[in-house]
Amino acid sequence: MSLALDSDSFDRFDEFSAAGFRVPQFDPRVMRKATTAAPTWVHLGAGNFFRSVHAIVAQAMLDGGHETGIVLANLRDHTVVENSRRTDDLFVNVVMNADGTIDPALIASVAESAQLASDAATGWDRMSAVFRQSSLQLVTLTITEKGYQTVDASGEALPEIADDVDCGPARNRTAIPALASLLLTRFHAGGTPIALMSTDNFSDNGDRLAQAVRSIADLWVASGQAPAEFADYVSDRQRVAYPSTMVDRITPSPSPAVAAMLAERGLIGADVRERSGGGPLASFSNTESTSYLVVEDDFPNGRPPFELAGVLVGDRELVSRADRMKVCTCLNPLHTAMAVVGCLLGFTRIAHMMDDCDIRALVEGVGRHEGLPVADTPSGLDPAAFLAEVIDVRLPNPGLPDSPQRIATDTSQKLGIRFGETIRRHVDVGDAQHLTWIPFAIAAWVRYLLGVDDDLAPFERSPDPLLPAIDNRLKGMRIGDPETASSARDLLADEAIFGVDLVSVGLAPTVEGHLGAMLAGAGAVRRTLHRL
Ligand code: CS2
Repeated sequence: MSLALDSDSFDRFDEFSAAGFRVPQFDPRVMRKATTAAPTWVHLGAGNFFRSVHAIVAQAMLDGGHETGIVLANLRDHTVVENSRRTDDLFVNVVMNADGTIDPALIASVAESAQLASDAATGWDRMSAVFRQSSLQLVTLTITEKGYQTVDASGEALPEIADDVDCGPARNRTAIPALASLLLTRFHAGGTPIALMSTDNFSDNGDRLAQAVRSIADLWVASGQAPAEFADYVSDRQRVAYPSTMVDRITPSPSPAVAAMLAERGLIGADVRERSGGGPLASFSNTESTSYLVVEDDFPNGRPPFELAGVLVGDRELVSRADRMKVCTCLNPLHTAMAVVGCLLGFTRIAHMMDDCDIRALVEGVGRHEGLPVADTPSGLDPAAFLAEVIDVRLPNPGLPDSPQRIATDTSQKLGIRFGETIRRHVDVGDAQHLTWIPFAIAAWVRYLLGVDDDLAPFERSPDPLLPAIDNRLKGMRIGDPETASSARDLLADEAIFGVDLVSVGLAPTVEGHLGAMLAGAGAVRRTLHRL
């Protein structure tokens, strides 16, 4: 037997349940009707993380008696919404437990989905109607770190969003102008308050979102494309709030191997198809069991009953501390160090890397020796226990199909967040000179940028918006010539990338030392790491 996902699935929950699925404890038809009549929650960015965090939170609230689900919107990639519709917005989430067992669940918390790309008038019109409704309390976003950059240092719109800004509030193609445009629709419809909540992975993400939305509003006001009062609306926290969040759940791209295993066991059917080019499977997501969502309680139009889903709701201090603990010290810096080293050493699985003594030492070094001593302690969470779970349970999870290549995506956008704050804290207490592992990880990233692995075979670097610009700056660097490590000096001084100027805080020589050693020739990355 295999279980197809379609609108008939609503009548076959007992079949899914008999096959081992956790099934919704609510009637999706009733939920959809209630959501269409009075939508409360829109999510922008229909990726894997959404399917493993937001959709699960919504499902838990619905199971607990809440009445409305999520209106899902996606921008660029139209196949995501097409695929979601193909399974009537139902999907399967599989938790891969560290002990090798799995927990599949049928997720039905998406009430409807809309495609917002410029050619999709229907989706845009529907979403405009949703934004006009005063019932709407919350918009969450997963648009990745780089999605928040709208203007350069001088306030000029970045090239990739300049077109959107120029064409004014319309069916925009990039996330922040699209959100600002929908917000303008709401403003014109009476401007009922709303919370816009970033759930991307960096500290003070609410402030960054506020800044990004306001920058677009200012540009439109300045060019006469929006009334001056619109800028007041998006700047008044009583009317448009930007709560900060901490989000945590390791969610690899859906693995064809996991899909095949589930199909073999009859747990999913032929409807789970792979997008051409090996991309995400919209009706299926795989994730770990650990999950945190910590939310700043700042919702001027009310909020969903997050507590029903185990979400921690607290003040700004709680969120900031939890986020810095995770993003700057206890999880993401370990990930980024593993990602670049893993690509250089030919790994394709994070779990396998944890069996390698040298890499384990690197993870311990970045986390236990250099992160933990300066980690924040959020009330109710213990950084040492959090880190121990990361190192001993989450990273070695053999069922989680996570890869260094996934995590190496956009590293230039992550380094400042993941290492900068920690380095600054060590500078403040006067012991930055003793840092070893973090400078090694930074040097490994620069070595990674050469696109040649430790056996001197070329590899494809993961996507990153800064690659062309950085390649230009590193032209003088060569494998076989350790002296050329000094050509990275200008890059290392770039505070926009590292969050600190590594030259002026005195860490450039350490980074260049590691880098020079790794440039010696074949096997030099492994030797340098082993000697640390
Ligand atoms: C990863 C994160 O892609 C990355 O850079 O480090 O996606 C990580 O899996 C999550 O932050 C875990 O919560």
